[in-house]
Amino acid sequence: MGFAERALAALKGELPDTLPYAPRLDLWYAGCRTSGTLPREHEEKTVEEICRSEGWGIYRLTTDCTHLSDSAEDMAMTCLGLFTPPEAGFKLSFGDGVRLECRRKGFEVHISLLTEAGSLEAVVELNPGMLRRGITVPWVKRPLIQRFDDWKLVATAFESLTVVPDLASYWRVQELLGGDGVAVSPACDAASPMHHIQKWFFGGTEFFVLYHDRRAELEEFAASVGHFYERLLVFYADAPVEAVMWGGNFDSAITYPPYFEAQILPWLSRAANVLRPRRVPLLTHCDGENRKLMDLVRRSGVDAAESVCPYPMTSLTLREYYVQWSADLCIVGGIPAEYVIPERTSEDELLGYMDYLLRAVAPGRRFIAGITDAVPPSADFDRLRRIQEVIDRRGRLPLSVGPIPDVFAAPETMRASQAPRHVAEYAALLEAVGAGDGQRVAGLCRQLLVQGRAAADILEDGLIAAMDVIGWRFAVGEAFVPDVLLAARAIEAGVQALEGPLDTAEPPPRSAGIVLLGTVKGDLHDIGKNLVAVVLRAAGFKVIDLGTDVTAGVFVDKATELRPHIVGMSALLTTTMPEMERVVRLLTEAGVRDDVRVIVGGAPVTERFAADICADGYGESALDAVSVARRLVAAGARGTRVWEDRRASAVRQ
Ligand code: B12
Repeated sequence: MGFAERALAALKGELPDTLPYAPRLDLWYAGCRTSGTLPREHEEKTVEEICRSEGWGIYRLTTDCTHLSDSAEDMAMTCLGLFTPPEAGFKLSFGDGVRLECRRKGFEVHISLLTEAGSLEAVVELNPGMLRRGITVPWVKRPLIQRFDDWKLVATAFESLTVVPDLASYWRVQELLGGDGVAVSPACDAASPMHHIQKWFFGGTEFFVLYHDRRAELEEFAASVGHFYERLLVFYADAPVEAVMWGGNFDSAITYPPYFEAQILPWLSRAANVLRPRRVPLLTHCDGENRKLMDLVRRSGVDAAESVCPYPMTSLTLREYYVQWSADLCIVGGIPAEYVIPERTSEDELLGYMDYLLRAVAPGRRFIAGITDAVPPSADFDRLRRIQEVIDRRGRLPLSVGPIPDVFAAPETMRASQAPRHVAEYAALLEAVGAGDGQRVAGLCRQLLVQGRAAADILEDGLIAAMDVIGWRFAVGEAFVPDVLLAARAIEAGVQALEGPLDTAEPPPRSAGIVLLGTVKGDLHDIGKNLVAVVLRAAGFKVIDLGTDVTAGVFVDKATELRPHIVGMSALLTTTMPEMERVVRLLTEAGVRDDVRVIVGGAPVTERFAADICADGYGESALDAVSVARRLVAAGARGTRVWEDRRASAVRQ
């Protein structure tokens, strides 16, 4: 059997002869080619040729946009969240009255969306620095929607979009892959119209607040985006493609269960229903924390969850995935990227993981092994070969079910931990904060003041303690991103109601301090960082948020200028984690390291990594960020120039 035959068997629930293995080299290739670090023997080869000469399957399952960087027109479409790589098998075209105009400025593409009702501007970029770090999806530097009402023009563009079959380009890719890869047609980057709006048109966190406050308008917008999704379904009803990829980037926190069920599941099911009669497998990109989504993904009827990224990157072990999904859908991925990065793990650890993997997925039906989400540019190429060697030796199917070592089980500590204590007399306040009802929170705060409660007590034991409870619920998966954001907004309303009395309250609340926070250079993930900021603020910290893509120089300059108690860094990519070490080193060189405490977090960051780079603290969740920050401040984190100034001026008054 060749790889394609094996992979298709796995996708359709049949048992291939051997475990299929395709490491997904596109990001690695883009990074190494841009930095000139391809292995010598592969320097002149394409990614397909490299896979072929190593005997690996060719993984072309997700939107690799490297081919776009040559064409400003194709890049321009990404400001609408639209991608049509050659293997899509279709092109997109606007109807009369809608046009995109674009011009290149260096690595940026400046875009104008022109409609009869008006125009909007956007800027996207894909530069060599991004490619070196393995980033292949262009960065929308300036989104089309600047004011909320701009959605109406974007909606017009989606209503006019048509899907034009272009099967010749699909067949060319299919021919290029031969029997060594499955030509999966990527239909859409998001899984549904609302998910499309969430991913592409509003900030990662802003969307959730809008989804709460302006649902009716967003539903109207989604109906227009839906025209495009309907046309995709019509195309796939008879498109002669081998398999289809439909959206992704699911994560229990951001595509949280009720949202997934209302907005995503119905569209996945519709796509599955269109393809099932022709036995064309439907894949979706399940690359995040899936603990709370397992049943929903299974119920959606998709044939495969792709880019499955188990513990230690997320909380579910590969065995848990296999037990819960393999009766109904194929798992693609399963080897966390850190096992191919020498700075993160030893070769023995990789071999230990492979031993575990072969037991965890026994008997081996519905599983395609690969590095998730992709092989990073910093990978040790030989490790990819070690994986193939193990599969060659032990990967014949069916695999025998043997004892499964529990060393890869995710720690249960968080789930087993107790909810933070909350003072009973503030129960109503806790409930109102939990419901995100700012008006009620403010009203209750005023009432408590009238009853003679000290403002500082209401803040600490009522509002901040309520946020601790919501933060805990979030950490254990009982609350989701919007709950945290709305609770924080409600707390802000409460703080405003207390503001007068608090101004005179001295000393400032016990646990507060100043935190300088940002996502490190090269990294644009900001949802987790924003949540950390929100929860820290709600816990009484002053947070100076530097945003995303923050250079080490900016962290150090700001730390020198503002002398915060804590510098907090977030990274979601293994390739951007080394920036954290750089910041720690530069803080030392600048002579401020002793005055600030450094805390780090983000999905790939671990306690061990934090210790290795000499950070002072690590937090797995926003809740941890608060407890670690409190601990460090209590232990005497210094460097409080701004805070001291404020206290001094308060005392002077
Ligand atoms: C959503 C998402 C995206 C969105 C980001 C939207 C946004 N505005 O942030 C989009 C689609 C744009 C995206 C793009 C990319 N992504 Co992405 N993405 C994700 C995904 C699915 C979820 C991340 C998320 O928001 N989680 C929810 C939040 C709440 O959790 P969190 O960020 O972990 O934060 C919590 C904790 O970690 C902690 N925390 C976070 N920061 C801090 C800081 C401190 C100080 C502390 C104490 C705690 C702390 O507290 C937070 C709240 O509890 C992850 C999957 C995953 N497992 O994480 C992949 C993931 C991070 N992406 C990945 C990749 C590869 C990419 C791309 C490179 C893809 C590409 N081909 O270009 C690009 C890179 C873009 C860039 N330049 O940065 C990979 C990274 C792999 C790796 N090991 O490096 C992941 C892990 C997917 C995977 N399974 O492998 N992505």
